[in-house]
Amino acid sequence: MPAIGLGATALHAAIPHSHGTAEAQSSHDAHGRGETSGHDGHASFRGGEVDHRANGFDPHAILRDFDYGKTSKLPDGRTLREWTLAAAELEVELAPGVKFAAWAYNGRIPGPTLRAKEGERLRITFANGGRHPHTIHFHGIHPAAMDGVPGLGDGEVAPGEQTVYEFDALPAGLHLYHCHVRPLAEHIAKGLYGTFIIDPKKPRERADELVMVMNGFDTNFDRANELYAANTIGFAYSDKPIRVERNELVRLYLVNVLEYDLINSFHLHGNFFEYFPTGTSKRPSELTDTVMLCQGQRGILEMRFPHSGRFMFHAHQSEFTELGWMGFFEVVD
Ligand SMILES: [Cu+2]
Repeated sequence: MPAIGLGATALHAAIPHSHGTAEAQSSHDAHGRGETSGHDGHASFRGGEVDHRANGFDPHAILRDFDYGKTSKLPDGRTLREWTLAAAELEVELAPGVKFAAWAYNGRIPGPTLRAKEGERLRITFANGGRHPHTIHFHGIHPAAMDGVPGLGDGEVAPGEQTVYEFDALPAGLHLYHCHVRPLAEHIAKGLYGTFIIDPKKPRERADELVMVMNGFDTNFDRANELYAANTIGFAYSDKPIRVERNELVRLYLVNVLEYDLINSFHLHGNFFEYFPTGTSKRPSELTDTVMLCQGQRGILEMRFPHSGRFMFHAHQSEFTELGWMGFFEVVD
């Protein structure tokens, strides 16, 4: 379908404002997982704090924020699930005092975690509010015209224009979406990516579910990363650990979108997890404490903590750890 012209007012209206930090934070608190003070001698950026409110998103809110979109019934009885994603330029404070000219979907990095059920019909309206052409390329099974790459379907979406991607939610698993315009590494590394979960028809066991998108930032344009994190802000889960309950099933949706480094990894202290590559099977491939991911690879981790206390997680590449990619689970009774 043709790209449709879009005025500034329409574009503003197309950007959802309902996932603000305050709302997400209050639902976070409603789970009884309030703040835990950190700063007890572990590695951190030296002094100062990132202003999450000024950034417009909080990595603690992103952890448990799932966007189910808006649903309706199609004539054939299937569920149609719809979202609007808008690309825009955004200044993000990545570490105390370190500002980065980012590009983001819906004002946050990673973009919203879209969540659907296997077999539903999905419709995503994409509005480009940036100054460069962008797309959304979804992983999954879909027609070529819906692939969100230049030269296919609507191809590149020009600034101020919009398009619609529509396809079936297949296969069940953990996927991702990202811009696919060249230079690709830059369009991705600027922040245009997010996670996309397709729940199986027979749901997974109830769990405390978390999303971590492992990423990094090239703050001096040398095509190498100066900062590493899960969900953008380095040491966010170290300064304030993630509270989980002892013996409760924790399910972590782990995605690697890191540019400029060949691999990334996740290592957990004091515990092991079952690993489900791409989340496409309910049978774990491994019981382990470390998983290594190439860019675009992702998997589901399931664990229960038998001991209360503070347990570290981090990339097992020490360089990444020391530059931000580490945090703690605070296991409580
Ligand atoms: Cu782009």
